[in-house]
Amino acid sequence: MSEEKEFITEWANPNLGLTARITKLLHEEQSPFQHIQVAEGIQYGRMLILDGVFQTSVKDEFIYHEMIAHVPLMMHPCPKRVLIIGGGDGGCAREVCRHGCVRQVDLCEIDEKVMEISKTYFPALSSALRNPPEKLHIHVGDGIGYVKTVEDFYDVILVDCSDPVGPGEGLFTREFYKNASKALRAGGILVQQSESPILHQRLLHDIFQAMGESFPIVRTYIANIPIYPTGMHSFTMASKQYDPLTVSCSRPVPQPMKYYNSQIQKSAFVLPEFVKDCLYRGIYSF
Ligand code: SPD
Repeated sequence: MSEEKEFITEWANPNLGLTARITKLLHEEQSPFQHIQVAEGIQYGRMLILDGVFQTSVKDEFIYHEMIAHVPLMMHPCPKRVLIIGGGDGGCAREVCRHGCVRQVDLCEIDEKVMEISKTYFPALSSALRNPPEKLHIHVGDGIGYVKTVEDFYDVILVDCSDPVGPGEGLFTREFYKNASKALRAGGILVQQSESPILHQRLLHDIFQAMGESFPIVRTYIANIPIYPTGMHSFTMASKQYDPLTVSCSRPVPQPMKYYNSQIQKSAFVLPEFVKDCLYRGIYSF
């Protein structure tokens, strides 16, 4: 570990990187699954980095976690059981647990070290892991294998994973989406982070198409997340019954929020033409 390191760069590809000036590399280790770093950044505050990829920062984490959790949860009239796959930093669980109607939250994270490190270095992000409410059950294990064993049980499944290389790879497959559909009850909704609509166009198109083989409704929505190279991030939703373009959310939104609101619930699904070209026609502009 080098304490003198001044900058840290995520290389999105050989031609593009996002660089943050840091004051200190606070932690660095190789877990059985991935290389984990925690750095104190100046622009976005403390950052979690997995295999060289920025995952979240204390200043912008609310955007990602509010958007992955509340968009699907608010669409469902009464989500009772929620499964989070990945999400070892605890941010997604923290947001899901704010919904009073949710009775059971199962968090299935493969890398115990991510949870430990989040509890040590990211107290606000990991608040649900440090003081788990009774409804939150934390499992260390492989979410892909777990989903295979479940039938007709969850109302919402959230895939809060890292990039589709390394431990997250199997979460981007047709087989996984088929098993997730089986694990969901009628009316069930799956949401997966689906990377940048600028840098990962082929991946986004493939996710969209593959989900469509197991679910009747598939929609992509976007949010601006500054710590990811390009800043534009996508989430893709696969739904058995509720369509975000037509559904009306009747439950009150948990308060306070910093990004999500009922207008964002609708506007996040309004897509630029180049993103529609990518999703529906496999035409890539970048
Ligand atoms: N390309 C980076 C995508 C990171 C997605 N995971 C974020 C984890 C936050 N809980």
